[in-house]
Amino acid sequence: MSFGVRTRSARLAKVSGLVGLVGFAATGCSVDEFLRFGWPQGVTPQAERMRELWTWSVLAALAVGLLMWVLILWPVLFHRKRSEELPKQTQYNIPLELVYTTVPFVIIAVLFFFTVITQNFVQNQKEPDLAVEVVSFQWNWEFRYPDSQTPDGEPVSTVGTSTEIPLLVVPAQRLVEYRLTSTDVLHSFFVPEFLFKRDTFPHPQQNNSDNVFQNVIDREGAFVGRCAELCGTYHAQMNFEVRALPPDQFDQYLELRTQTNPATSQPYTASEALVELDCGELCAPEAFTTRPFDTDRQNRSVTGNGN
Ligand SMILES: [Cu+2]
Repeated sequence: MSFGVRTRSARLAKVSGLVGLVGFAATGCSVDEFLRFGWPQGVTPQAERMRELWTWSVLAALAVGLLMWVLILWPVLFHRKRSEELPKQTQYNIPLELVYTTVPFVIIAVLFFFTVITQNFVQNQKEPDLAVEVVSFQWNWEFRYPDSQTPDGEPVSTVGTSTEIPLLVVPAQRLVEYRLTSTDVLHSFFVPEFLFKRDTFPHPQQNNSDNVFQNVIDREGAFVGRCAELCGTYHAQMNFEVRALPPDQFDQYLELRTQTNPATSQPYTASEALVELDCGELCAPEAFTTRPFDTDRQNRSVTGNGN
């Protein structure tokens, strides 16, 4: 009997090991990707810290899960009912009860500790290199640069429309401060590659809402942004694009936005300034990580295609 049990458990271990290996190989992902457990690749130091917390939390959860599965499956497989006799009863075992009360408490304390450390790092605020006001409204975004003025004395601003995705142009490798607000209902500023989102509220000061966060985008690129709070009919279409330019190019961009475009006699728009900079794909005048949606609902129901 004991020999049979041993070969059976050895076989079980071998099969489950193989299943795990095939499962991992079949996903075709790298170790780095695997350790992100489904999260996108972050582009800020803040995102990297949150990703580390996430990876270790999942590994800890898997370790506890594994222990639990063994503790459940072991009696199920190897201690089945053998006779009508009542087995030895082991309740009210004080040392054991102390252990399984203390261990979960320690687990929670450790998770709490690292969560607070990470949160403090992510929420930390210093004197920023650039401040941007993010104004959300039904159903689009406006990005204002409060420290730069157009020739008319208005702050430089980029507003999205239903036919144009707004571009939030920021410098890479510099500390950017995002000041979030809403003009109507709650929205949520979400850039998946920041691994961060935060709700936007009307009148944040009056509501005592912490509407400011900062980060440094550590690489140049274009990153899609979305509204992550169900805010009405066209919520799904509240997309934007973060464009992280090399710092010197960003300076030129912002400088252009404070000037009048001789071709239109109006201040440079975001697209016009990017065209003027002419730095390849990073200066594309239109968003390329997302596109405007057809807002004509009548049209959708007539043609039946859900674009
Ligand atoms: Cu929204």
